[in-house]
Amino acid sequence: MPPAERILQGDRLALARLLSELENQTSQGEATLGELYPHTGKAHIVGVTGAPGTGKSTLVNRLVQKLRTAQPDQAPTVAVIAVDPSSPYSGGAILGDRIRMRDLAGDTGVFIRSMASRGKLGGLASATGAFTMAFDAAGYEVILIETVGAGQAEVDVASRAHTTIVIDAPGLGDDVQANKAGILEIADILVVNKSDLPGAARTLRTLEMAMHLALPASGSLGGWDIPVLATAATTGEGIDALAAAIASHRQFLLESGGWGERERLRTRTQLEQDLAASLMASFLDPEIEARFDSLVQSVVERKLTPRAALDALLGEDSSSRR
Ligand SMILES: Nc1nc2c(ncn2[C@@H]2O[C@H](COP(=O)(O)OP(=O)(O)OP(=O)(O)O)[C@@H](O)[C@H]2O)c(=O)[nH]1
Ligand SMILES: [Mg+2]
Repeated sequence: MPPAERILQGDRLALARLLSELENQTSQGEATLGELYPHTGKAHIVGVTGAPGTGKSTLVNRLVQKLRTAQPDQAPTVAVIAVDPSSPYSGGAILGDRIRMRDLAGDTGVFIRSMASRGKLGGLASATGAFTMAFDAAGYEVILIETVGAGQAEVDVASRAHTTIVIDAPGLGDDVQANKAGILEIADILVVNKSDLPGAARTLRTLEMAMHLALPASGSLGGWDIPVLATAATTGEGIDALAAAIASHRQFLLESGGWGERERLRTRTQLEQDLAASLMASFLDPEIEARFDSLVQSVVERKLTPRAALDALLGEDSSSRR
């Protein structure tokens, strides 16, 4: 049976193989993804981002547990994509957690995949998009994508998700606190994690204030009031409210037409990044790369302007195609 068919039938091994193919950007992987594409478009894609160490992985683990155990009969299947993670995923079970629950590591409704390969230029961004499509086609109903940083990250999660959750935590310092406006542009849900730590109330107030400053008139973005939630991922505090907010946002998007808008944005971002990556890939040819290096040197030495170097590169590229 061809891999695409096996994946559509829920074969986890075939899916795992495809993910590796996609990570390595093989043509076999691309071909399978092409066959799967018509089966995508159903999943709720949720981005989870925030500064390093704010508790994103711990929170995602909790969320997966919550989604899978709340109403077992109607629990959504969940895939997790951890982009360039520095902390490991446990497969849903948190170390030292004494709450009795199903062992998510053996739960076939959960698929967790980390991705750390930076092999090729644009590799992470492109693989994240490809993984999302693969999970979507395979029938995973919620896809959680964890990335570090907000906005400036290589994988700009906000333009890849339907719902973006920005995680903050107390004690990150004033420079981070001062950068709230940027966060507000991408957040659909704001979370102050580590609410068990001192300073959490202050962080919560800062965020709420920044939000009122950014959105003085209506206090909402196109009808959606960005919730500011307090959680403690290590104890599970606030996870119910977070899961509810995610479900509400999905409902809001479906009812307001925002879902289609985000689908267009997601597709456009993917195409733009693939285009940039594929143009760059033409320069990864060792011969052209050597020329690239010598042009960089010439620009550094002021023998060429950056524009002239660009023209030289583009000229080289078009002549090599003849
Ligand atoms: N006190 C407290 N500690 C927490 C909480 N959530 C996470 N932590 C701890 O914070 C540390 C970082 O948690 P992670 O979940 O790895 O954070 P992360 O944001 O995924 O980190 P990176 O992936 O490295 O950016 C760990 O030691 C967690 O146990 C919380 O709610 N309260
Ligand atoms: Mg992490």
